[in-house]
Amino acid sequence: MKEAFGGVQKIQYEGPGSKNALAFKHYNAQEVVSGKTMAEHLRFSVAYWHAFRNGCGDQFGGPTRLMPWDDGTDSVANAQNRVRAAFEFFEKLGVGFYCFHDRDVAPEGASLAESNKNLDAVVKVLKEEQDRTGVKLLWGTACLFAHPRYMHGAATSCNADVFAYAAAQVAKAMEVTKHLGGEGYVFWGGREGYKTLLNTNMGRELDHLARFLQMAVDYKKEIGFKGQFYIEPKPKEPTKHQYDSDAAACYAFLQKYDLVDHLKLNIEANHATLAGHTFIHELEFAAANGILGSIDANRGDLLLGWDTDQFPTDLYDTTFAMLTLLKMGGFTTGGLNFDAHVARESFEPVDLFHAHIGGMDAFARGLKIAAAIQKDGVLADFVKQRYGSWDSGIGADIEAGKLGMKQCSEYILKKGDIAPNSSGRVEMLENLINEYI
Ligand code: XLS
Ligand code: CA
Ligand code: CA
Repeated sequence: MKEAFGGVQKIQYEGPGSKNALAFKHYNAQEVVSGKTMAEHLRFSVAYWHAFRNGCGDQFGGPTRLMPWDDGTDSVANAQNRVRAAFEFFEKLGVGFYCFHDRDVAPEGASLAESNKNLDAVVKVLKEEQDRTGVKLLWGTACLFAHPRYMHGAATSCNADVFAYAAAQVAKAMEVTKHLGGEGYVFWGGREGYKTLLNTNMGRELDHLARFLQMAVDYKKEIGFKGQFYIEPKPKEPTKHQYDSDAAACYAFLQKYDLVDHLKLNIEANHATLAGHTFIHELEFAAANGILGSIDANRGDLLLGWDTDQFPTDLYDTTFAMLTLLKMGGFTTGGLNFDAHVARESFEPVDLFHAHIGGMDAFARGLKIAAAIQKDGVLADFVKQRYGSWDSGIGADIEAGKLGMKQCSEYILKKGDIAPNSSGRVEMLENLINEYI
């Protein structure tokens, strides 16, 4: 096959002084930062659906992107060719991972049997290319939202046949993910929510969603798939409300249905802001509860308010994300998946490189800044001191569950008044972060 990205050589690290737009200024894969290489910390992944299937059409106009390797048909041969173009891109960019939905990589057929056959034919090429390049599958997933059959949802559809169809599709997607050595599998409930409560039995739909995930957990055991399951929170779009709306809603759902040992979270930056939270809030919540698994690294536009899926360039975001990750000891099966697309006006193949290089450099800087903050320990020491009253005396006794309200009353009545709190030093800490950035 002719090279898809003929004008571009393998992207090299040239350092902060470089003026070459097609070089890394900060991401140096083998450089060791706080005990691990950057590649090991960051585990970058390319999202197949955006990088190779999204032509950047919108509701006002058709696709703009030039994808010269693509013949524009829905044939299996074209899908196979696209895989080769994708792996050329992964290799030249120097990422270790990619992610896909079943229907991104292979065309949907007239029946499930035909779709499965198409998928197998493309998976064969995915496997060949993985073996040739060493690029691995971070996670697989199934597209349970694009086909009209899923108009009412998939696991939460009012139609039991649709639930069964979705289960069959997920079973196949899990088998394929296992075959490709995928390190994880994502459940994103695209249409698992509602448009209006007037036609919705919410309790029944939630039970069905849980049943679906329990079936997936069982099937995982049955086929011996060892990858990590993730649920990806998002509050809305395309639904008015999606049941797995944010990290806290997912955690409550997983606990209620006894699924918490089986699924972690895949936190997406843009979904966090759609839910009215910061990216860091969602990461911290997940990490604090031991369920932070993987990250969809992108950025939204707060003025637009929909899922714009832009490439991450904000150094505060990447720094805070890496602080949380370093604190929790880093990824195990997860990684930083660029669930992002180029702008509609960035229509040339080379733009795909610029976009990913920028995202990788932004996270590399975030990692270095976070590692420096962690090494100096000023921030961590401040937080530790702020909670110092819990380390001994009454604080330690309360934490240990030794005291009740009666003992607290006795303690305060005896003590009389309490000493004023120390300052939270909000501005000083904000200034401190700027010193490192
Ligand atoms: C859509 C989601 C989707 C998931 C995978 O908004 O981000 O792409 O990551 O199904
Ligand atoms: Ca995502
Ligand atoms: Ca998104």
